Amino acid sequence: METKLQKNWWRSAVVYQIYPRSFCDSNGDGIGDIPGIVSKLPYLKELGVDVIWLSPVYASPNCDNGYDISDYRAIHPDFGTMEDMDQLIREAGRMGIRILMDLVINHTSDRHEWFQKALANDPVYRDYYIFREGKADGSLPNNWGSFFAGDVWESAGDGTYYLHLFAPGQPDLNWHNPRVYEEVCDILRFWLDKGIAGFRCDVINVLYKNTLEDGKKQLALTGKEHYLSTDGTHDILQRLRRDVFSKYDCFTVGETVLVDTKTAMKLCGSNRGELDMVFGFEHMEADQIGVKWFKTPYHPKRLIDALDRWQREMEWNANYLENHDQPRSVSRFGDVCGYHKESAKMLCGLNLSLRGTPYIYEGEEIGMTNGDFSGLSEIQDVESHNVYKMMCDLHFPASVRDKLLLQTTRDNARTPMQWTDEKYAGFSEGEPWLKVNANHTWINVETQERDPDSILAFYRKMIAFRKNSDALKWGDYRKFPSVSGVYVFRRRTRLECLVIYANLTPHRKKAPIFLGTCLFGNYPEEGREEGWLRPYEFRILQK
Ligand code: TEU
Ligand code: CA
Repeated sequence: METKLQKNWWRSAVVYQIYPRSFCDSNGDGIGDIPGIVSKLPYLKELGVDVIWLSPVYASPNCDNGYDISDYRAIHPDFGTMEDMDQLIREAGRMGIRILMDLVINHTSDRHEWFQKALANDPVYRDYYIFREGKADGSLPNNWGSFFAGDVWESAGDGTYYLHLFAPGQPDLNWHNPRVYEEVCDILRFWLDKGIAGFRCDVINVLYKNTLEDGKKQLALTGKEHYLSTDGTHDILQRLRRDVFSKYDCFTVGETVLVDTKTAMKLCGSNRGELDMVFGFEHMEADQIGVKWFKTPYHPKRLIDALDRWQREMEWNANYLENHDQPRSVSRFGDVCGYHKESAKMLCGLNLSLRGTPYIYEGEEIGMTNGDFSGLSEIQDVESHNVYKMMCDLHFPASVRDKLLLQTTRDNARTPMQWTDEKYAGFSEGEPWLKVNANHTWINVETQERDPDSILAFYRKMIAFRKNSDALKWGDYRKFPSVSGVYVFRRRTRLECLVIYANLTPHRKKAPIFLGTCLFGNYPEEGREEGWLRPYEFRILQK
């Protein structure tokens, strides 16, 4: 009933993701920074989180907002200095909060010293990356497609090309080269020696490319069969754990793209000695087909089925509904117009009652919504610009292009954190790097702190509830049959048995039998209709 896994501290931790550019700006330049984060530590402490996952703060030319690193041991001046970073680790630590760093090692920036030397034909560094000649007929070295649309080859200026699965400013490292492995181990130790909690490992299951042969032609990501979760990657992950991670009190969470539970278990099963947990994406596909740029109407059943499958088939999950790459969950799976509060609270309850380590993304705790952009000119995201260009090349009508763009742009999640109802939402004194959502006048931290019934208040209570519940932290999981759109499951240890009800729809729903005492929920008990759930109702019952 109870987990047979080791009860490591990071399993019962609640993680809060910060996108540093958008969290809090301390010096009025419109860009969030580390001193800004330090100033908000008391807020995070009160929320009840144990770990902060920091999206990249390293030196970077920002072609992909820091996911293109030019120096792994330096802080981008926009964010502050290494002293600021050390201070953040120290002050957070004093409050019992640890820092999880983002680890981007599939690629570096094209401005990284290694790549600059490689371009200059230094034989040592040339082999840190993947350079190839074009084919005899003058075409590119292979037919692979990029994660950001388009091909994966950029000219190196000397008649050769280099491989980039993401933007051209993100050349892929050559993981066949043992020197690359050694370099990365040194970087890991540099950070772990500072006392950080571990790493969130960016696109970690694409490191090792088996071959550079042409791939099977596909709508997107042609070539992926040659690099997704290969044996070479498993081997690297096992070595990293053995040589480095096992020597520290730390954990790793992999961002693993395009994996099902079977592959995910190979990447993080407790018998594997690889990662500690992974972010799956199958539940993020509840409103899309194949590629994330093509949206379909959202069906709660698809979300429930994917969550349930991962709950049943994984030993341990990294649970999340939002991050810096995804549209806002309340805009996607909730109802911003009719049931903003109710649906945001239900999503909170759901995310924090599932079995696994929960991750909350900045702003999710106040129900921040998708950005209110008018079009491409207000969007910064490199992926959106590439995809827009692809849609133009494919002659998509302008109205369709704009609709898809606004629904899927990653900037939806990257708008400045809404602290107050002031001009720049209390995020900055100066004009922010990305447009503040106009709804900050009513969706903001300050307003919600005054309201005991707010989404923020609910998050604080739900996190505290979870902390006090062994069933939620360690109990087993079982789904019960229910009507469509209603997710009912049990979390149980030998001493505690909870049944969770989540109505994922805007409709009243006939609920399966209610037995037991309601301990927690997002509606008052008064006026309850026996046997019915209200729109987006969430309840925890004790059996
Ligand atoms: O994202 C990996 C990535 O490819 C995502 O865009 C993924 O395709 C999508 O979320 C699945 O639907 C990581 C980082 O999170 C992202 O911000 C970076 O741009 C990317 O790697 C490259 O480093
Ligand atoms: Ca700043």
